[in-house]
Amino acid sequence: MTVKIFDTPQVQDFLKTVAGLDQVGGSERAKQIVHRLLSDLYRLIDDFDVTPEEFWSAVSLMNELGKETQFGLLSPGLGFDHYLDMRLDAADAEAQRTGGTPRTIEGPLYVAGAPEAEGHARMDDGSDTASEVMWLTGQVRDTQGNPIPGAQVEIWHADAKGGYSFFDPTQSEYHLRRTILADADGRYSARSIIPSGYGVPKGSPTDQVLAALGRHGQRPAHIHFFISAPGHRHLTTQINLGGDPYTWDDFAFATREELVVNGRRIEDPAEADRRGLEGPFT
Ligand code: MBD
Ligand code: FE
Repeated sequence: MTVKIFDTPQVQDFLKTVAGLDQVGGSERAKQIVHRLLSDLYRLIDDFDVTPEEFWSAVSLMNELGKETQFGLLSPGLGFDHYLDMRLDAADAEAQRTGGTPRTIEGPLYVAGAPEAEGHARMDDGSDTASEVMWLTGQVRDTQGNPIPGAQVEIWHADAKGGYSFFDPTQSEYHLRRTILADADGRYSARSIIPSGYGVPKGSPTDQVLAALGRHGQRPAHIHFFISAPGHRHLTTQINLGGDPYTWDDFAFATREELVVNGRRIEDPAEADRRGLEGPFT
């Protein structure tokens, strides 16, 4: 079946009616965007001779995505999150706003309301004694390099199985999620456990879409950050732990050269003591 009807006046008029362009009420922007979106999809159906079976299987897939609240997971997989960041980067470049830590995507697994701490937080609940201890230290500075005292640093990351609290029911509430207020020098530190990369649930609707594209749903080990302070722009970013096989093969396209951090293993308890870090370190 090869029928081409998209360019006919009947279809063009029909699209305008469907998008409400001949109605007085509603939102002009919504009408314009829906008209464009439907036009592109109708044209696609024509160009690819999409069958009714194909169309309804796509509807069914979207229902499955919705049922499992996975649109927010498929979105980075289809590059939308990174594309929005590329647009913010381009706007910054155009306005000559340079410097600072690069942004990258938030992802779908942030949860507001994490416990607050001043200067330092322990992020894990101590229940996972098999995972290796991780120390994070940092300093929040403005683009001139001046420390920002009291800056708010929100950190969240997966456990060693790649699971996030609230989404993985085996973890305690707010496990590996903290809000830390930086000290007078803008410094903060955290004790946690080393995360593993995340994988899209096997067989899930998001996984089905990626599989149809011949792609995987893996992310490298990473740690999310929101940084904010009054009078400064909010930063959403992540760091990647170096040496992960997926560092440059992230299904969510979030890796940036400047954000890959090579941790250093502290083997010597004396060094840990000298730096005021508590064990265990083995
Ligand atoms: C994650 O942990 C994540 O950070 C993103 C962007 C997508 C899925 C899982
Ligand atoms: Fe993540």
